[in-house]
Amino acid sequence: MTFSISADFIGAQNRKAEAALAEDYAALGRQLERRGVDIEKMTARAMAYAVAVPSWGVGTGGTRFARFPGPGEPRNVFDKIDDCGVIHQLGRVTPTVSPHIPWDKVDDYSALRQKAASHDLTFDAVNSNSFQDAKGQKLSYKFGSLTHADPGTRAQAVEHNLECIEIGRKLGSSALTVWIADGSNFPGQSNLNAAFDRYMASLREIYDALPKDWSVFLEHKLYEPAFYSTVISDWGSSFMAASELGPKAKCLVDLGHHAPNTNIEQIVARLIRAQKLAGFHFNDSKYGDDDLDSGSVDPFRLFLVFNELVDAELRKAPGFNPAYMIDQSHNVTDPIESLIQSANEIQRAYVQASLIDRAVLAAVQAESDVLGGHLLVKQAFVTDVSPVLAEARRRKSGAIDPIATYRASGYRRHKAEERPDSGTASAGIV
Ligand code: PSV
Ligand code: MN
Repeated sequence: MTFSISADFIGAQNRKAEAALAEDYAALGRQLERRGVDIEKMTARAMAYAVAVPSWGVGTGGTRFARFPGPGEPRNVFDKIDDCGVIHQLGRVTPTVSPHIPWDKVDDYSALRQKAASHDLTFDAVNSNSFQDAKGQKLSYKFGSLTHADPGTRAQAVEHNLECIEIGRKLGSSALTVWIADGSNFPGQSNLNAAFDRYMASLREIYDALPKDWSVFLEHKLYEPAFYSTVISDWGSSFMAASELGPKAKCLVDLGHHAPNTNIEQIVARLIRAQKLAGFHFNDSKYGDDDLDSGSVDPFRLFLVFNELVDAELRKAPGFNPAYMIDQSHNVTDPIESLIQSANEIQRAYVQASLIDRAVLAAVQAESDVLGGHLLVKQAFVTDVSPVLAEARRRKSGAIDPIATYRASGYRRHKAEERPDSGTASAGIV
């Protein structure tokens, strides 16, 4: 028997925090009522919100300099699912897992699906990986994959994506996320448009193989590991590709994949308008693709992205149905704690953005009341909705204080004993 956190333990922890939460919830309820906001509606929205955790996020990440593995790391995808189960059990906002192939390859996908179901988890978009060479792979991706100059290497990368679709079908997923590292490191290394043409030809084959109810999410990234030019470097290239491919192709926005200071919320707004917003890889950053915890550095930016998302949701923007996923690398924290906290921050931004009275905002904008509009948005951002998030967790049998409950449970200590370091656990991200 492996250790798991019992419902009784969570209940006992919650009892210690219930009275304070009831007080804070009532006080916030009165404050919101004065502003014409019904706290119960906010709690219902918090309870309905969900974001996927990345299977690779529960292993300790690393940089190109080093990786410092933590105790009790998951040794395989089944262990990873156990950790994802704890994140959802305590936080109650992450009912899905986004897998990464080949990192999560197994012999028996129905066993994996059952394992997930035992934690009330299902699978979100499957990520393909043609940015590394898999063990035993015939042709190398050193100089590219879906856009490689060699047709054999391109065919191999296409085949890998088709296999990911097949695996995703077995897992009950309905989307494939494609991020390629392809590009060039030297001017003259590659013909910029020929590379894009090859991308389109490869993606066409993948697109044509999508099952009826599936989508393909195209993920752009400015740079790294291709430092001179990346084939799908920005939302313009991604949008061009998705438009040419057809309605099942959409653009995935990873928050870390833009130049510093880029107005990401405006990119999100444009993609919503074009009905091409696939969804998100949430994370935070200071300099580049830092893969820091969501909301840890710039929570205002996260909030402004949600300001656009809630606006689209409430006005029922056509074709609006984004997939919310986290993509982070936890190098110096316990990944379970980071993912609980990140999901909480994402849910916080969603609830904060929901506080804004959209009709009032539209009215002040129509009057060109500049500061009036800004104050409405800012007032929502500075409102501490923590009691709403805690109450949403409590009502869904989660933990009022999930990180304190996780620490008190001794889960990591138990896993350190159950999962002795075999020297084989890999982070996924390096
Ligand atoms: C690339 O930087 C990325 O954002 C892609 O989503 C990958 O699948 C993921 O990180 C993990 O390396
Ligand atoms: Mn990503």
